[in-house]
Amino acid sequence: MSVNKDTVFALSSAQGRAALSVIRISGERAFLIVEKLTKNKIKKFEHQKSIPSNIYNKNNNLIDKVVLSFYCSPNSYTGENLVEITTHGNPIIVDNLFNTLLDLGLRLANPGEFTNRAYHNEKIDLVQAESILATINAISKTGVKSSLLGVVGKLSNRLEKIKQLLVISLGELEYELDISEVDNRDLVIEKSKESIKKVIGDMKKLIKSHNKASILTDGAKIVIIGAPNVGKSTLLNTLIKRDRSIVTNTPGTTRDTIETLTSFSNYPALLIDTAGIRKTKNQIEIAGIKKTENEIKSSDIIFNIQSNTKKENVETDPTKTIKIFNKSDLMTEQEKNNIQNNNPTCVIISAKTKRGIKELRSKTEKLLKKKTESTEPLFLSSKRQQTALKESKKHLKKALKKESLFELEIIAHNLRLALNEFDWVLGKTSTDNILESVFSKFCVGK
Ligand SMILES: Nc1nc2c(ncn2[C@@H]2O[C@H](COP(=O)(O)OP(=O)(O)OP(=O)(O)O)[C@@H](O)[C@H]2O)c(=O)[nH]1
Ligand SMILES: [Mg+2]
Repeated sequence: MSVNKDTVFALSSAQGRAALSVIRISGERAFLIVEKLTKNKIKKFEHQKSIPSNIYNKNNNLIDKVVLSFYCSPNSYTGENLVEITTHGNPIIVDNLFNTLLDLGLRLANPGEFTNRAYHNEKIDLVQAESILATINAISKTGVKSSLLGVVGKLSNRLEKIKQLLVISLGELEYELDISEVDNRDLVIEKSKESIKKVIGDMKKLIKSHNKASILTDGAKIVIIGAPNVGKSTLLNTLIKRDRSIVTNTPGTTRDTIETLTSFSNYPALLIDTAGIRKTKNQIEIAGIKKTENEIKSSDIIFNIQSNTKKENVETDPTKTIKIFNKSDLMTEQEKNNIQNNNPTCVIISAKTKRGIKELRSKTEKLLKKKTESTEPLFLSSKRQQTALKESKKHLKKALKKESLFELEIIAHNLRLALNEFDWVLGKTSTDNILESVFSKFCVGK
């Protein structure tokens, strides 16, 4: 993704009618364009200075009375000369200004182009760019808080520190390999292995942190599963307090997955109703069950429902499962006691009468708290970072393997590979494909 040098513009505030709209212009011609819009020679463009002014189209008709804010290169967000034009928030005014900017030869920015320019002008690294995206998209307070730490460079610093440890280690190994005249092999190997072990421990924490981060930024994925007719759709409707999913007494009613956004206490969640799992020859139902199986794999929490004690249920990962027995209104006290005694951690509910729903909510909240609790304030902000760190860790683990004759060489080789992955994370080396995949997720205007 080579970076263009032309001057671009975009609406940086939300689309539609509002009190104000902000249009950003970035590039070499940004200040010149302002003079064309204001029909005025501006003596000095001062960094972070705002001035009110009228702006006009090419026929000298007034577009709006606006506020112009200047950011001078290299201190602006993009590193280029940048102007923010704050107009009245009417889409007609924004449209008029857009047409005038196009007439003046500017180009509409691509999604993420301002941040891409900031990256290419070394205002931020790739980790910070991804933290900016995570901050914009975060749907919980903790998600915003932790993404912001990434924006201000705390995550990049932490990763840089890990990298430095590996660089020092590699330096010592290479000195021993190429220069040293005394044989310190055993000592050097011992020392580098200590560093590598420390780095692996640190990496593990960060790798794990991304799973927590995605719950806080994107919301937890909670999937409701169970045999047909156990009351999955009824439970979904009860939890969100509206009829989202069709409920009938015919087993196999839900064929497709049905997703709805909701929240458990402060935790945002995507609640997913699924097709009941059973042996069937019906092709539509088989396709639905396949989807259910995929949802189970990618879920953070599973509501695994049974409606009575006799029927067998699919077993799911106990660390993310809440076992639920539904239709308690049809059970005798004796039956309920037996279920609770045999399944001490289960929740007995009636999706129909709402008995036990409060308890289910509180159990879910506790599990979400456990899943997102961390002594680690920093979270990896993207899957890309997590994958690269996993790869790096793999090389480091190989470096720790006991090899006989060429142990020093093998450790050094694996350290080099591990460091390579680090450069991918921070964007020190990056292909167009990677940059494309990072910046295309941004909105236009950022
Ligand atoms: N008595 C009683 N009936 C319930 C309860 N929950 C659900 N039902 C009934 O059980 C039947 C099946 O409910 P659904 O919610 O459609 O079940 P489902 O698990 O989504 O079924 P499929 O979509 O076919 O897999 C309906 O007739 C519901 O009214 C409950 O707590 N008590
Ligand atoms: Mg259903």
